[in-house]
Amino acid sequence: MTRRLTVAAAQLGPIQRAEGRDVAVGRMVRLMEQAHRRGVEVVVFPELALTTFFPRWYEEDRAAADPWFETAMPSNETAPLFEAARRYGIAFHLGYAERTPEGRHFNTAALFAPGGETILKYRKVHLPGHAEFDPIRKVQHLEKRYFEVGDLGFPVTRAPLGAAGPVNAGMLICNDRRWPEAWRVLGLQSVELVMLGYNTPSTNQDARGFEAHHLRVAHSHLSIQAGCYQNATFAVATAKAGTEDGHELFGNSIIVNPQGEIMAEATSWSDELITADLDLGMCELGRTTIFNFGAHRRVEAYGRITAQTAAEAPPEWRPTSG
Ligand code: CDT
Repeated sequence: MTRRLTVAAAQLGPIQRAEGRDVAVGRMVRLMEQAHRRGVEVVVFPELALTTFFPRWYEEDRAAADPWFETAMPSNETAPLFEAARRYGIAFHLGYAERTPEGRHFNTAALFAPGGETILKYRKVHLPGHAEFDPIRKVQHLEKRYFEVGDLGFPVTRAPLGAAGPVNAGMLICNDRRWPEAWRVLGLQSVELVMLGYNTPSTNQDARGFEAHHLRVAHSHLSIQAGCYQNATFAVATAKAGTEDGHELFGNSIIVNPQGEIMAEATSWSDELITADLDLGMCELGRTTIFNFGAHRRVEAYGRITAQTAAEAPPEWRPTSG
């Protein structure tokens, strides 16, 4: 029997620093309404979807950043989103800054069932940027200051999504998409749908003339398309886009199939819903042939992947006989 799932990437345009969560939530509810009209079963919202991308703002006292974090989900402010999900019978993925009851801080994403139950939670592992104010940079990227490294690994669950029955669902958050190890850990759990949100500045401050401007989007797509192909999975990758208080983030949200092909792409850098009808059976081809892990992986040759973090120089070359 064909297993079909209709998904959407609900791209958000910019959220200004002065705007409250109610503004973002109102826009998300409107995207949910559109999703309902298009028969969508799962909506994927971006990373840190409720506020501006606050890690660009330095706070000497880290606790001064706490107002950007959620201590409850749902909360009074996010309740309209949960009500819309229930009204329309749509599951949704939401990225948000999480402060736990113990006072720990994570860059988190959760997948919620239409009834509001948490199906899966993930905390970002690859935190880019820096922990201290960097006077060289025009714009700060302080994820290492405000978040701890995620402590949940890369979980995949058999998620009750839509009419397709259980779907093997996993998540990545923004910078994670550039790391093949993260995709492979999901692939090793037979993931069929990767949900990921991102906030990516459209200018690379470290480019030093070596990375042309247009490659910013190309590298994002390259990473997601390769991750899907090499792990025989679909992905929904959703941006927060546009200019937040003078700082530009690119859009170009995409839905990708297990062949690594882009099925749908956002054309604006503002609020926009893109959708695709997934045939989950497409994951079988890669999984049973070229990327049949059980038949072809050679773990005995991969030791460095987990034994070593930074790159090392190879040994000196010496002539050998034979
Ligand atoms: N949010 C996030 O992870 N953004 C990074 C850009 C980091 S630039 C210091 C990304 O990889 O898209």
